[in-house]
Amino acid sequence: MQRRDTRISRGRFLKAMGAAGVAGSTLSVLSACQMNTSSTGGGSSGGGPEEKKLNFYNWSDYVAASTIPSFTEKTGIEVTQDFFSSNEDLLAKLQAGGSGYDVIVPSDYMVAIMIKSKVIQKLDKSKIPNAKNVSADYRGLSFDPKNQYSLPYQWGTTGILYNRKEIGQLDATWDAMWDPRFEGEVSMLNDTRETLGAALYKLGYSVNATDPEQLAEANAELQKQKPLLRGYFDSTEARPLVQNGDLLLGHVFSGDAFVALSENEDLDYLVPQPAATRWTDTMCIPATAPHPDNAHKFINHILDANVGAKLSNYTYYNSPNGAALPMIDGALKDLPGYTLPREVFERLEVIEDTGETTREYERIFTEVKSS
Ligand code: SPD
Repeated sequence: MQRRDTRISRGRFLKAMGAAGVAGSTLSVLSACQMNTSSTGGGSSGGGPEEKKLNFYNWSDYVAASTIPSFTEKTGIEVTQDFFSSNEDLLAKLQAGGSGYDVIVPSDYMVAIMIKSKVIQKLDKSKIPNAKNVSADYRGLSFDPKNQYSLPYQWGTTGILYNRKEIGQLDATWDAMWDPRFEGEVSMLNDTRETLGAALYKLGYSVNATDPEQLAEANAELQKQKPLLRGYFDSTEARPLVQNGDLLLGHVFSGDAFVALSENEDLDYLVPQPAATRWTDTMCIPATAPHPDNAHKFINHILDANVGAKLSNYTYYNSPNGAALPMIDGALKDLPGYTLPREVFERLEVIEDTGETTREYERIFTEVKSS
């Protein structure tokens, strides 16, 4: 598949920026084949220099066309990329042992769980000089206060992508996802913490609730909502359905929303009140990684300023790389909801490890999906 590193169409770009903005833009048009494959290679280094291979386990549609080819060009290391669709699936893969992956991309709360479960290894920061590029807001986060195990990849929000032309401008709440007028035209994320989180937010509770009564209420909200849903979809599945008018509303991650918005001006993206999720995806090295040295080189590559800018200019997620920020396309920064005012940033919640209660979250989501 041939894709450009930057996806904002010229027409949309002009609209978002105005003529003066375009003149000063950093819009880049690079072509490269996306080197995604679906097979996992193993290959231990056997004590000597590592073989020139790296196995990358990532969310889908989450590298720019140039990200992997430029790494291979720089280092001679060939990358195999596989995909997962939730943090829980990623954990299960690692816990099954011997995954063969060298770099993985868990989100915030899952890093804490993986540290506890000893499935990831400490990073050798002397091998990652570009770690200096990470913005202050993305260093030392609560799930890994000294960044001993993780460095940030991308960050974003979770909200509602909807067809404003069809249903009008929505209030900034979660209510539309429970509105019987939209029966059969709505999807929620196939994601335990995010979807229970939406129910908890709607009830005015925290996404990290551990009170059994609050979780029971969230369960009831999801049971009430289920008959209205087309299904529980991954964000990358929901995006084209909302984009082409097949769904009216989708619970999605922000990058998918911004891709859809840049293609269809009838759509809008809402980060509801009283709260919604702000998340950080990170790069970690599994304890059993066959190529840890190559993994450090890859993490260092992602944190390069130019590589980081091209990554976000493709994924439409936000960059935790301070050195990359001046190279983020102006049109992207201007899309509604991309650049968060400080008070919105502070109001959003971050999903945390809820310890023993994690099982209850999983039990409820399984029960809702199978009811
Ligand atoms: N297509 C890439 C999506 C990455 C989303 N990760 C977000 C996890 C939030 N809990």
